[in-house]
Amino acid sequence: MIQWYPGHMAKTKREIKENLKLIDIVYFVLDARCPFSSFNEDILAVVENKPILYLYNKSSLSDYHKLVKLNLNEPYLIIDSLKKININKITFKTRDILAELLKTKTNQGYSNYQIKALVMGIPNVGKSTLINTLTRAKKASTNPLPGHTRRLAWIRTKDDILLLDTPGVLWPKLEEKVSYHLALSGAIKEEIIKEEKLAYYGLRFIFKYYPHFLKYYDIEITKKEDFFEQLQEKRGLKLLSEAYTIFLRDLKEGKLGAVVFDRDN
Ligand SMILES: Nc1nc2c(ncn2[C@@H]2O[C@H](COP(=O)(O)OP(=O)(O)OP(=O)(O)O)[C@@H](O)[C@H]2O)c(=O)[nH]1
Ligand SMILES: [Mg+2]
Repeated sequence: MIQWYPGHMAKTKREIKENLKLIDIVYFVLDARCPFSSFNEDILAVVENKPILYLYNKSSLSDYHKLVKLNLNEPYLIIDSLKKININKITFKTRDILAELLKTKTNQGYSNYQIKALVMGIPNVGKSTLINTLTRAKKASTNPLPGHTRRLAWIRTKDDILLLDTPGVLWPKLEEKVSYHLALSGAIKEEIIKEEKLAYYGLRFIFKYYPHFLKYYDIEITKKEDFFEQLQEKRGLKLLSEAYTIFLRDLKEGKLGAVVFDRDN
């Protein structure tokens, strides 16, 4: 079990709760490589009974065939905010989910009711990138490091949906496997788990589920245990730790291939 709780996450939860009365729908952004690890039921308490649309983001990095076989939270869309995959389905799906509310609003005379959506999820899943893609402008600040967005911000889209960007929220206790999967996909800072441990976990995982990925390195692998030494030699690296860093970076950036870390559970 990993204990981790930056103070600003408690603040975010509190601020989300304060804004909740304005919200019509929650866009729960998840990582399509770890659809379960990037989700936690406790977080549902924060958004009470608001309708939720689950957005499995970064699908270009995810093993699609594996992903769609998993028991995903409904209703959902599989999207990629950078590659702009399925982004235009979000508005349609939102109007679908909120059909009842929109009908009521129309009957009350609000013909152009502005839907207000809260965008939430764990750090680094692409909440701000999604907002920028939806608004077709760089209105929300993004960064490859988790914990980038620090405060709530309202942002208007072209489709007349008002979005509330929020900082990433993570639960205080993480199961070991969950923490590995989140670290491998970049949601938690690697410093939290020792790089060597994470690299070996990642290597064992790849050997088991995606052994063909290792062809990328063009190394004749004799023994799994020797992979990092072989990579070090092949690349002429001074330190073995540089081989860990390279492997973890390539895996995270999808250079080795599209992957789903979470298996059936
Ligand atoms: N391949 C891929 N990368 C993405 C996608 N969405 C975001 N990213 C990348 O993931 C990193 C984090 O994106 P952000 O949009 O800043 O993530 P965030 O959820 O707002 O992160 P915090 O504000 O730190 O909670 C950036 O390097 C993005 O370019 C996606 O759909 N596909
Ligand atoms: Mg952000």
